[in-house]
Amino acid sequence: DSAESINTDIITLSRFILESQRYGAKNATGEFSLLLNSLQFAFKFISQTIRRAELVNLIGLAGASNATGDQQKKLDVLGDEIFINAMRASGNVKVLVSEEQEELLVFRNNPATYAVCCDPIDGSSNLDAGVSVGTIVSLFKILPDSQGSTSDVLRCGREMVAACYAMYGASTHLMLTTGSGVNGFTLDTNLGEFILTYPELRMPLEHPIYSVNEGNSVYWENSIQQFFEELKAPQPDLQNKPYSSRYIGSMVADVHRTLLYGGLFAYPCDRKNRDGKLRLLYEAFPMAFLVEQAGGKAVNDRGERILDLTPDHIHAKSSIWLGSSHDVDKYLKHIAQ
Ligand code: AHM
Ligand code: MG
Repeated sequence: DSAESINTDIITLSRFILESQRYGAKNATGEFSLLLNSLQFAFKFISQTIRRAELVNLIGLAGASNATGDQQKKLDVLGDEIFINAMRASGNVKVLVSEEQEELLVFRNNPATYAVCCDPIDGSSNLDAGVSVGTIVSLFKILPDSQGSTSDVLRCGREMVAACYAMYGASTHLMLTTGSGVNGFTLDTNLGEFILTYPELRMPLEHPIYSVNEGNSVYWENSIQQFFEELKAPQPDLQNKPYSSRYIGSMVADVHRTLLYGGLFAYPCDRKNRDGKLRLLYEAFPMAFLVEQAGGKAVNDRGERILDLTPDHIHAKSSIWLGSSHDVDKYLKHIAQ
């Protein structure tokens, strides 16, 4: 009966963090647990704000414009403020890089050892159509004796200690790695808790989907054009079927699908975006870390591993190819020819 079918022993994110700490998982210090608590608060707050915004804009719920006629703040700005305030208040963050802030923020009063890099609302061009967007985050430990500076984050991707994203879709998901696999959570809005729904997620080894903004193909190098033409041809290793195309234009949503279903996601360099479009610190690095930890691969146009790269400034960009190992290998074989 229904009473019996209710799981009464669910694993919330808070419980998951406490238990990993107790069993001595890497990076699972008390400070890290507190920081994750602040992160999940920011994700819940942004999630609520996005869900309410549509009503505020469409039917003018309280707050659409205030007495002095001020415009509603744009969601990107709100998301950024929510994130910055949550990180500052956590007390565990010394350095913060946000896509929305040109300069790095240093919280001098926090006796903290973490640097956080984030894109507070990634994919925001999709917001007004109600398409999934998300928050992407990477975490570093600041350098010993650092008072907080860019050298704390201009580091090789391998030095990241954790990465996660929240996706605000039909439900809100949180995918997290601390370097020992990926665990995924779903927000139960009644409990206000993230519930472990994808324990030790492994991504499929291959799946015939490619995800790229093909409208840019006129700006691509010939070799990249040719590669995607090849994916549209019958594949000898796929019962002679071609790849399917799926592109949402919201990195979190495209990567989330790739983690769950497999396939290949790419944003190559082109003649408009010479270094690619996506940013290393808070887009390419965290997604590469998650994908690798789920058994996939992530490289740049030249086939170099994303996590081996080092940004030369906080908003540095990179080309990226990530996804199932077999599908990324196809690209690697193509450029090796
Ligand atoms: P944003 O950080 O300004 O939202 O831009 C990043 C987004 C990614 O979510 C997505 O993968 C990409 O830009 C889509 O770009 P395009 O519209 O050029 O295909
Ligand atoms: Mg972005």
